[in-house]
Amino acid sequence: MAKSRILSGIQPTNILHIGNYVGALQQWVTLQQTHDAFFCIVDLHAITVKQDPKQLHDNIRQLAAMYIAAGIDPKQSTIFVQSRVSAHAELGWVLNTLAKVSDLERMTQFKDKSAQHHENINVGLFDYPVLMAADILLYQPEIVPVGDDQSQHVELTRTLAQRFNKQFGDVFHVPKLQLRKEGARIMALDDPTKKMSKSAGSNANYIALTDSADVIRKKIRRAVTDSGSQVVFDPKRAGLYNLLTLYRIFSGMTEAAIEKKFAGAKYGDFKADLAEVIITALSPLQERYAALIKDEKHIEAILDDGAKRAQAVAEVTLKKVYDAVGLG
Ligand code: ATP
Ligand code: LTN
Repeated sequence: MAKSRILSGIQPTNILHIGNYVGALQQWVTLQQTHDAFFCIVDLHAITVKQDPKQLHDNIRQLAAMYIAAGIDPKQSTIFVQSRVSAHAELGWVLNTLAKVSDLERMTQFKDKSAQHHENINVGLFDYPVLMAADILLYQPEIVPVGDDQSQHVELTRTLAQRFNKQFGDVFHVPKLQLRKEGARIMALDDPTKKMSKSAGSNANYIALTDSADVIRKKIRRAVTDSGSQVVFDPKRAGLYNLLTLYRIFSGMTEAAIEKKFAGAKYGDFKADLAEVIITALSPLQERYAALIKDEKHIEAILDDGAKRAQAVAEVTLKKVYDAVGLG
């Protein structure tokens, strides 16, 4: 029987952080074993905020290397760059005619990004979720594994698929959102009321996947926590809870085992241990990344192959869409 499909993507902006790793990449690595997986580098989305062209070009290759370093197997899964498969922009246009301005006005990411980039609230930023819907629907995936912040966009994708199917006949499979149970929303180290974000103003917000051991120690030491003393899982103590969640995920230990281990310990002791757990967990990934990033040709070959594989699937859906609408 054919494996069911998954699709997800990350923007090639800045360097990835442990929130991206936990919320997205780790899920992908597990799911690729049981699914026909497509992982996109969404460069067309990246240009909805100002990018330096040279830097963007380098970021694309770095993100591809990071996908592989994190454990995505390019033989098993398709890794590709969005702008190299023109069907994304083409389907995006068709879906634009089904998306309501009022749908897009409700998107919290648009509201946040507009506040962050008030000097450049361009139409692409507003239209971002429609292109994301095109990314997804072209591949007819069963599930879309992402972090919690993308839930609203996946919901809009489902709405657009259903709207299209109702008007033009059954073309799209309506995909489901897939969040991990714990770690779907890792919070910022310097402000545990906000999600960890790679476009944050300060790098104290996140731990980048390429941070050195010393930087990781320093950032965890300075992470915002309350003035309590007991190291216990209490969602009301947001800063500590976030750090404990990271400990759980990176150590693989249970809540009970962690609380037992740190019974009577101070926050400082716990933080020092957490930093070592993260450093150990990231170190194989960092080694693989350092080797991969030097081999530009190898990455290019993977992306060329990925674009061909993605194109083959995407063009079948686009043709069905054009036929259904009466285009082409
Ligand atoms: P930006 O700050 O530039 O918007 P970002 O840090 O939110 O970037 P994205 O490229 O938007 O990163 O996200 C890539 C993937 O990582 C998405 O699946 C997203 O849901 C997930 N993700 C992002 N931040 C977190 C987080 N703090 N916790 C869990 N998952 C996250
Ligand atoms: N909006 C997503 C990135 C993204 C995406 C996708 C994720 C663009 N297209 C398709 C899943 C499926 C974000 O993380 N900011």
